[in-house]
Amino acid sequence: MTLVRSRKPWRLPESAVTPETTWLSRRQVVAGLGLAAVSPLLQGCYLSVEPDASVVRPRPESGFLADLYPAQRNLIYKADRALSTEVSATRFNNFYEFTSNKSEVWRLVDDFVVAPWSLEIAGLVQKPQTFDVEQLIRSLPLEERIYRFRCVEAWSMTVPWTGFPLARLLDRVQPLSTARYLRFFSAARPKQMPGLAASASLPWPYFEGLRLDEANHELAFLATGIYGKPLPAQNGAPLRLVVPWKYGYKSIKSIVKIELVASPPSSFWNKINPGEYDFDANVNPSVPHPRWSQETELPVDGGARVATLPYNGYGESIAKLYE
Ligand SMILES: Nc1nc2c(c(=O)[nH]1)N[C@H]1C(S)=C(S)[C@@H](COP(=O)(O)O)O[C@H]1N2
Ligand SMILES: [Mo]
Repeated sequence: MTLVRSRKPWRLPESAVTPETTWLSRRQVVAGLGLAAVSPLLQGCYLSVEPDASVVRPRPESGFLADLYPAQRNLIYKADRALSTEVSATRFNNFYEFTSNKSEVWRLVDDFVVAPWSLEIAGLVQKPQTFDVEQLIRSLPLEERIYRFRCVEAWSMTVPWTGFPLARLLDRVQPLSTARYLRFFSAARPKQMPGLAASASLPWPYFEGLRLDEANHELAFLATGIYGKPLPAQNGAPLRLVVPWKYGYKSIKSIVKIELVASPPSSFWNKINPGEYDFDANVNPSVPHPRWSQETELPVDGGARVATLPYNGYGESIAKLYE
């Protein structure tokens, strides 16, 4: 049985990525490797899945602006790695507003309303404004990019995101010369997001930050879709940041506000535990997390650990930002 998989002609040939495996074969691979034993982190992900392959399919996507998908793939962005399966990328998530249990997020998002959606841009810009996200997305050319994605917890995935560069949004609002940083805020809706109450001591809403020059880099991406479809809520619908050279916690989901500011902002995980989650968060295999090595990472689909690369492999275009 083959999982939902696009056969659009523009997706072929698929030389940069390995085709998705079937669910059954992946389960066998996982069992064969004894992955659960080596990785408590991923254990729940695989154990939570129904045994009957015929009933395993991704949750319905948000359906938001479905007519825009799939978008043209931008072949400049390749990943020299197997593409993660859609099931893994949409059922193993960090989204603490719903739950801290990565394998359960996708089960808890049904009440989350992603349309209509407003995005406010405020602070040090010439044209502060609140966008209707549907109008915004329709007004920009969408493209698909395959990026590697590396969580600070040492798991990783390789996925096709659809969206547009963050710089295109900044063009619209025109940052002032005094603007140096961006502050991002996620939605926080207690009635729709059960994790807010369950983790009431955390400093909601989730917030993140980037330097303005990082935000203007062509790799900094606002994703509206994944796997050639609208983003499912668990992946940050209707609009989430993707900063592929930084640890995943920088890639803030379900953004409602961006503020341009002059001084260095804080960020959610940095505020909770500054010794473990720095603001820069550039992927760096030679700097261990205080509780684990960052030298290798485990793909979400299992298999062998792979070496983690400086800047997650994007150093050629990114390193100059940090000289
Ligand atoms: N609002 C919000 N954004 C978030 C998070 C979160 O808990 N809440 N988790 C972050 C972390 S730690 C990671 S690794 C990625 C996971 O994205 P994914 O579930 O699409 O793989 O989202 C990031 N963005
Ligand atoms: Mo993460």
